[in-house]
Amino acid sequence: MPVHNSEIASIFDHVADLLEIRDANRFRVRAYRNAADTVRDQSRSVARMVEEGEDLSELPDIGDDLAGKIADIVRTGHLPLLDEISQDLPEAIVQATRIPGIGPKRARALFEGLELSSLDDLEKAAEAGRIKDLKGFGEKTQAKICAELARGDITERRFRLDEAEDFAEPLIAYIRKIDGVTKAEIAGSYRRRKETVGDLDILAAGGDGGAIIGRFVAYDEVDKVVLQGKTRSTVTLRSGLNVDLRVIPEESWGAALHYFTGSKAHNIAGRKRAQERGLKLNEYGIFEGKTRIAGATEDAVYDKIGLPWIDPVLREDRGEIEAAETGGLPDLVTIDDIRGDLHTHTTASDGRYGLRDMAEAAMARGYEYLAITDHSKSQTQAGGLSADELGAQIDEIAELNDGFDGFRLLASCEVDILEDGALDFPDDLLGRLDLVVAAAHARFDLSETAQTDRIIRAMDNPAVSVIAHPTGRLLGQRRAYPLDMKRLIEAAVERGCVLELNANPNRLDLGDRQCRMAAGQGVKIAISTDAHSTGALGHIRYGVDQARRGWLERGDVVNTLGLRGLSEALRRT
Ligand code: DGT
Ligand code: CA
Ligand code: CA
Repeated sequence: MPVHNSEIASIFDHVADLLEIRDANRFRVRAYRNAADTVRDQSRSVARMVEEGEDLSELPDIGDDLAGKIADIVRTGHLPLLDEISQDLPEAIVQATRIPGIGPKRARALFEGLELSSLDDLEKAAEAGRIKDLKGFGEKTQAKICAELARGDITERRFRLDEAEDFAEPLIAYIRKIDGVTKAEIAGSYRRRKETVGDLDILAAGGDGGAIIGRFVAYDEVDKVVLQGKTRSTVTLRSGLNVDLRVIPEESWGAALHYFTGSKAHNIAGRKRAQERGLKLNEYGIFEGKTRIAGATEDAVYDKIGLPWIDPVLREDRGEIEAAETGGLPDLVTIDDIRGDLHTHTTASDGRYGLRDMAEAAMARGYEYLAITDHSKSQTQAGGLSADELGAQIDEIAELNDGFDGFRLLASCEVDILEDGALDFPDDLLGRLDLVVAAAHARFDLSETAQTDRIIRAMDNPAVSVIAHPTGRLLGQRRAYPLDMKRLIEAAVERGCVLELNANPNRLDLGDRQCRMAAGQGVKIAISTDAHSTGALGHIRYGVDQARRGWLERGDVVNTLGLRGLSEALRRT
C-alpha cells in the first residue's frame, strides 16, 4: 500500500514544527510547510507519481531537495531528517505549542528551563507553581497552562475529516472486495461529516464474520490488532487512526447503520421515541416484544418511530427529530448548487497558480465566476500586494475576462483588517473591485470586546462584502480568538454583510452551529475554499458538508446565485 499524501504532508509539517522549536531560519520552516500543502493538495497519489518516475520538482514549491526527500519517504515510509531534528526534543514540546499563547520558542524555554519531558511533567510543574518563577513567564501564563491541560483536548488525537478520508477511502474499498462482504459503509462521525473524527466505525454485511475479520486485520496499513473477534475487531492503522469493524447480518443492516452512525444523543432520542410507542430500538433492529418488526434499512427504522429518514449530517439531537416530526427538515444545500468561489489566491500573493490557471480550473468545475482575493500589503509574509500591484491585477483580470464566455473572474482582495478595524487599502482602490473580502490575520490576543468591535468596524465600511474565516480557528492547532458571535451576527444583519464558511478542511470557519445561528438571523453565508492552488478548489465539498451540518439551504448561501443575483446580494446600501 503506497504512502498516502497526508502521511507525507504530516511528516513535513512535523519537520516544520520541530525546526520552529529549534529556532531555525523561517524560510526553511516555510519551505516545509509549503511542501506539506502542495502534497496535501495533489489530487493524485504522490507515491504513485514517484513510482512512475515523474519529476516531482515540477510541483509548486518542491525543489530537487524536497523531491528527493519525498522519494525517500515513499520508499521507506520514513524521513531520516526527522529523527535527526527530533533528537533530545520531547514530542510533548510540539503538543505544548498548541496551548494558546505558547509558541515554539516559549515551549522550548519551558521544557528546557524546567527540565520537563512530558505534558504530565508540565502539568505537575504548573500545579506546583514552578512556571511563574521561570524568566518570561508569570502567574497568568501558569494559570492558563493549568486550565488548558485540564481541558484535555491537547492530548486527544482526533483526525481532520480530510486526513481521515485519505485513510478511510482505500480501506473501505479493500473491505468491499473481501470475499463474502455484500456491502460495507463507514458510519460514526465520519458519515455525519464532522470536521474531525476520533475513530472510524465501519460496518460490513456478510456471512462468515471470522473470515472477513481475518482479511480485515491483514490489511497492509494495520499496525496493531487491538481486538479480533468473530463479529467485531478493532485495529490501529500506521497513521495512528483506530478502526472498529463490525460484521452485521443483512436483516440488521439498517438498525446497525443507524446505531453506529450516531450521534449518541440522536440515538438516545430515537430510542426514547421507540419506547413511547411500546417498541425497543437497538443496533439489531426494532422489536415489538421479541419480534423484529424492522431493521434491514434505515428508512424502515425511522418509519417505525414515526419519522422520515434523517440525513446523517443532521443527527446531533439539535432539533432534527422535532423538525422531522412536523415536516420541517431543511432542504439542505448541495455541492451542485454551488456556482462559484469567492475566496482564492494566485502567485501574485501566496498562491501557487496564476490567474488563467485558476480561471480554467474554475471553469472545469462548471463555475460561472471566481473571485481572486490575493492578500493586501500588510501581509508581507504572504506576499501581500501593494496598491499598484492590485491595480495592475484588476486590469489584467479585465483583459482576461474579455476572452471568457459564460465565465468571469471577479477582481477582489482579501484585505487585512488592521488592529483598529481600519482596512489595509484606501476606499478608492477598494471601490474598483467587484467585491471585497476582509479578514483579520494578526492580533488574535485582543479581548472579546475589542476583537468584536474591530471586526464590526471593518464591516462598517460599505465596501466590505464578506468577512473571511470569522473566528480564525485552525483545527487542532489554534483555537478561535475570543469573539462575541451573537453581536457579530447582529452587526452583519444590520449591515447586509456576508459571513464566510471557509471550506479549507483545516479551518471550516464558521463552524456548523455558527452557520445555523447566522442564517437563522438572516445572514447570508459564502462557502469559499480560500484555495491556494487549482486542486484546492475541490475543498468546496468540505464546506458544503459543514454547511449542511449547519442546516443551511440553498437560499442561505450566496454563491449558489448566478452572477447577476450575486452582485445584487453583495451590494450594500
Ligand atoms: P468520534 O469517533 O469521537 O468522532 O465520534 P462517533 O460519533 O463516531 O462516536 P464513537 O466512535 O464513539 O461511536 C460511534 C457511534 O456509536 C456513535 O456515534 C453512536 C454509537 N454509540 C456509541 N456509544 C454509544 C452509547 O453508549 N449509546 C448509544 N445510544 N450509542 C452509542
Ligand atoms: Ca467514531
Ligand atoms: Ca468507535
